[in-house]
Amino acid sequence: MRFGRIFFARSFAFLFSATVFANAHASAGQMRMILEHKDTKAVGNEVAKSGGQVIRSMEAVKGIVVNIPTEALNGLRNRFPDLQITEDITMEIPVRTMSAKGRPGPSTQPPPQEVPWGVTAIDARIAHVKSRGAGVQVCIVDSGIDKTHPDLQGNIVGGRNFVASKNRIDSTAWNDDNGHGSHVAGTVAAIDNSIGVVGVAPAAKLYGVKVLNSRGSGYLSDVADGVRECVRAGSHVINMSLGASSDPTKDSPLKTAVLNAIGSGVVVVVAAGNEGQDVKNTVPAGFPETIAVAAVDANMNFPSWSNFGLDTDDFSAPGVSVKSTWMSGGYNTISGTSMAAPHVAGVVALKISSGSLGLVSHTLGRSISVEGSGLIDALDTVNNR
Ligand SMILES: [Ca+2]
Repeated sequence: MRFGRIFFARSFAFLFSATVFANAHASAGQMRMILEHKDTKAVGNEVAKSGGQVIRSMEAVKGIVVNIPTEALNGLRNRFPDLQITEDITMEIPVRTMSAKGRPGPSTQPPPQEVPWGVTAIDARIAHVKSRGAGVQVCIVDSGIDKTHPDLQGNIVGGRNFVASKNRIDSTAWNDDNGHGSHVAGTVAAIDNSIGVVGVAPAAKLYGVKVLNSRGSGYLSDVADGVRECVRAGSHVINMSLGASSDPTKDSPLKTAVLNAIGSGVVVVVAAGNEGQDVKNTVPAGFPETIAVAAVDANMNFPSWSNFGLDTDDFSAPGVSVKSTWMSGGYNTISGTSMAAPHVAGVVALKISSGSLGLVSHTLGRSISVEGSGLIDALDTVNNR
């Protein structure tokens, strides 16, 4: 069994209460776990006998999500020696992302279109002559996407919700009730029209998988199945601007889902995290197979909160004071590696759409640990033939 730890200690209180509210049947002394086994029915029966409850079946792995009395775990291990037990830890939007600015209300009069500084800084605007991301689907695993946003709607092809409300999961309820997911989606593929902003790949398609609730937190089980859902829906690229403190070298349903996605040819781009710590203490950024993205400001400086421990297959991208779309038809300017990741996801879409040989970046003169392979460059990427 693994014990995950969420990013910020000060978030503990509300996260524990969120867990209780989301599972009305859970009582004191119970833990939310993912149990992987070839005979999930037999395991589920044993869980029920021990006073626990089966919450749902997993899709990314053969397994079930359960609430189970802590003291029943040993008996379960003895009964099923090959049982894989993973604590269903909470994953969340890196906290700094949400504290950058207050949430604006609905926008009745959309502002005239401007090109966000980050789109210009990575040479995406001039790359649009050669590629706009047409034919590529980017899956946003986040708080959902604002379904009717005038700067996004034409690029949205669908979505799915995994977040339970009153112990029920309405798969169609993937509209964004936080704002974060719509912000990420807009940086990837806000439409090139007369209003708002323009994305890195304004002709790419968006698929919105909602795994985070209105407060920006969700379960590892839902994120894992969300990744699986992106693959099922035919996405070429997955963006995950979320994370949790956990050992990335250990097996988990999330790791299985990410490795299966990559094995299917899907590119997985993730936020490095905003804790000012080594990504090797986090998932999914600490998985070597994902592309982790650090944040830079408009002067190409790295904020102290952008995580380090990157490799040469990781990158840097704009992540400070980034303007993009928001829920309820609005716009917002916020900061975080959450904002950096979708710049790279957008360039991956341009790369796939243009048939380029690979991603191109430029060093900012920092160590690989801090900048990965440096600032992603859209123009040089689409010209890489
Ligand atoms: Ca626009």
